Amino acid sequence: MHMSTDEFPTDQPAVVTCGLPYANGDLHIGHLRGYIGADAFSRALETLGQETAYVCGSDMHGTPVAVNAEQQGVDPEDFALDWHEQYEETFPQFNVEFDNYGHTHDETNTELTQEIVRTLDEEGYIYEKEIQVAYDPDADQYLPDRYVEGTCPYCGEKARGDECDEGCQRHLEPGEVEDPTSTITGNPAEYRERTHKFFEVSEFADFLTEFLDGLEGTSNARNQPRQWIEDGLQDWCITRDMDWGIDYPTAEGEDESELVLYVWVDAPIEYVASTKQYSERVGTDEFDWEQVWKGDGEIMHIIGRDIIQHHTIFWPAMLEGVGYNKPRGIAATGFITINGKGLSTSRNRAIWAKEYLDEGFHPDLLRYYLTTTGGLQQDVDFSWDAFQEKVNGELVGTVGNFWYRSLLFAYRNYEGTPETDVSEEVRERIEGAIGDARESVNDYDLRGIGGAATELAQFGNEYIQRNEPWKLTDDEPEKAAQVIRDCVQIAKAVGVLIEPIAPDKAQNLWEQLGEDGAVADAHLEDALEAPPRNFDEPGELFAKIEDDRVEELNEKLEERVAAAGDDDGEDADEETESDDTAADESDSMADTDDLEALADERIGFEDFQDLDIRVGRIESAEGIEGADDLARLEVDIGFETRQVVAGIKQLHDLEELPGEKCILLANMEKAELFGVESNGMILAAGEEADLLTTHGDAEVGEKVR
Ligand code: B3M
Ligand code: ZN
Repeated sequence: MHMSTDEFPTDQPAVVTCGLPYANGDLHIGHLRGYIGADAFSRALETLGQETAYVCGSDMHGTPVAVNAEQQGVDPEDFALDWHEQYEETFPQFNVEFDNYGHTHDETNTELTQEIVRTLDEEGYIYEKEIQVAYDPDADQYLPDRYVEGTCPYCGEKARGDECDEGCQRHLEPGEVEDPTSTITGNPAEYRERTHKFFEVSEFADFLTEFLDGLEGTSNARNQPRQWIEDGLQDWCITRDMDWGIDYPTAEGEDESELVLYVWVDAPIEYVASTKQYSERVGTDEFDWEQVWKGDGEIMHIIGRDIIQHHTIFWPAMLEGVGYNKPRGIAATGFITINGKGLSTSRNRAIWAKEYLDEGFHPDLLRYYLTTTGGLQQDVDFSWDAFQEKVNGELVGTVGNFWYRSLLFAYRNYEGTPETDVSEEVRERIEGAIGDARESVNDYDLRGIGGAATELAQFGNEYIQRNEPWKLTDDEPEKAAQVIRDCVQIAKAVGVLIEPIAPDKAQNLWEQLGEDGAVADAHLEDALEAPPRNFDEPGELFAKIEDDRVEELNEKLEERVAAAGDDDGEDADEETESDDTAADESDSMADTDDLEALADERIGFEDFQDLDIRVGRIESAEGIEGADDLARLEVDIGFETRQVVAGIKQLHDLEELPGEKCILLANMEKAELFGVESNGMILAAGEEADLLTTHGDAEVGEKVR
């Protein structure tokens, strides 16, 4: 088995994919997170000089599309094509630029899917079996996948026919869901015997174990599947009793099959089909899909964490079964919350792609927010406040500010780049940033990529501040020119480094510097190449988001969620939620199994009043000798300073605490721990003793009520 361990860039072409969106509804921030992340990752690979194609397509088949089309009384093909066209238009508006964006119902994918299934059959990996299939006698139809609901046999949560979407996230085989009811009529489903095709996944256990050993990407994608293999792999039913889908291939002269392929067979094959279309368009000299998929190229899948099983078990087994190349890396994204609560399309608690653009925000701002907050794996909470803070602080305050002040100074005093070489100090600093970026790409670490750019801009601001070139121009003109020469180089380097994340803004800077061509074609080393001698007066590339804008956006969101809440209920629950690459609401709720049960007994307000809880400010914090976990804190509570003992020694960097606000139960009985008196109790939550605090203007000494 080929398992590349060479660092990027390698001498093989690479394909980056992102989970295909089901063509069944509006795109929102949960989707965007994946497509933007994968786009940034693929651009970042290119800055390393890695030949890369970023491909994707719409997922047209399966019950996620059929059920929604049926609800609207339209033909699934028309319905899906309609959404497909909308997605094709939307992605570029977020600077998500696929080298090819196809769909699973097109000829390329249909033919390739049938060919692959035929090969699996010829290789002896497919067999027929009689199984019990859910059936709705009133609707007179079989009930595959989302046409049926019931209870997950593994974890007991409510589940769909083919996935435990609200519980353990397992894929479920036909017939597995318990107490099945029809989603068409709500009737209990009957079971009928049918003959279906099975793919012998169980044959691939050893292969998959070895495959996972060599797999790169995020830890969730590499580790979770091991458990499934240990638990024993089941063969996989790959056909469905439906009309909408790709027909199960039959031999020439044979009757057409009554069965279509399960959507999860033809969907990942679109990764290959889409690459093939790209090759056909640009020519195989330029990009050879077979070199990637049948040779030794690099394949990287970016997916939602709810579809890890499909990508780490079923898909590599299929690829192995037909002798194709296997993925080198799989990165599974975490979940998205909005203002700390689960994203919910049915409750309209989401940021919609169209809405974001209609508000007039530049796509690169969201790209920056999502990639530097969540990277590829981490969870992301979105709030307009946090968005504003990040944009104003990092993009306006650090990057934009540095770009503008250095270019403006250079333009006014030198009409461009001063004619001298970059200083040693700055050259080394830029080389360091290039190294950080390269390492981050190899670690699938998007946050590191953004960080390399922002930290360099931060350095630039410090550098200019430290050297005060404005004081040097008259008396020490050479020194002034040197400082500005350095700053122009740093500005250009920040542009090259930030391009994967903010491609438009980087291009604007590129043009301001008088550079030709596209910054997207630049490699990291170009960050050290001198910019053109002359350039025009620069403009500011980022604008501050004002507080009243944020207030207005918060209000809109609140109103919308409240409005959707009014008719919350049946209708709200019907909407399909986890058909996105990001996880949905169910994902975002804490797993309450791990939480302490809620108290049954109620207390009166007076009982609460008995607790004298105060806002405090930590003045000092030090470990208590001999006690592993305990720290001695001095906390100012307005009237006096209290000495408090808290079990936070291992969980916090004590040096960081002085100055932090905290919440203190002031009338807690005194206690003595390790010979130190504790006069109050600091409030904290969670395993890491997350200290409670206030976020506004509550003053030290004020009572919590
Ligand atoms: N269409 C969407 C999802 O389940 C599904 C992805 C297919 S990727 C091959 O997230
Ligand atoms: Zn389950």
